[in-house]
Amino acid sequence: MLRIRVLHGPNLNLLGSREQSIYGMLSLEAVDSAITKLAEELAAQVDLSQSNSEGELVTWIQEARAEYDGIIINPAAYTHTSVAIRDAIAAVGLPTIEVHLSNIYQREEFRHRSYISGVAIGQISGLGPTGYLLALRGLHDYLTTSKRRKPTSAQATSRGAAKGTR
Ligand code: CA2
Repeated sequence: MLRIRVLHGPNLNLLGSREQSIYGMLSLEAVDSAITKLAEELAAQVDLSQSNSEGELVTWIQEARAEYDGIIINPAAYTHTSVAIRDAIAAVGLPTIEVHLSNIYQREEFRHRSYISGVAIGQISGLGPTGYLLALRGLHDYLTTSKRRKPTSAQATSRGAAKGTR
């Protein structure tokens, strides 16, 4: 079963309560439910978390290396500022998709730059909560249609053993 880590950055806990014209009416809980439902259909495991803290997001990305096959992240405002989140994604080497609810390229100039896009396999921007669902489908496809998925520890062990016998 594919295991996907979904991370939401700062202020996304406020979804649905304010700035509905930009970010929509759905709460983060409702967005997470839709992601979980699709994951069930795809027979994937998703673990979802939100943090207002850059350090906590970095820690979760680092920890994902041992437990997950890929990451979906909306880094929110840290998209435009965080070398630390970029470095963490690059360091773990897990395929990562960057999601934005709003179209960051139609907004203020400072939102046009993403520190994350250069280390992500793709970016979805401007499609609202649907962006997370497309990211999940895209990551699932990326991980299953090729040998891009990292081996489980059991597979790695048996490969190592097979190598040793040659
Ligand atoms: O469009 C996106 O998803 C963003 O990542 C959202 C960030 C923003 O800084 C990025 O430029 C684009 C802001 C998230 C704040 O979310 C709120 C939700 C409801 C009310 C207030 C803020």
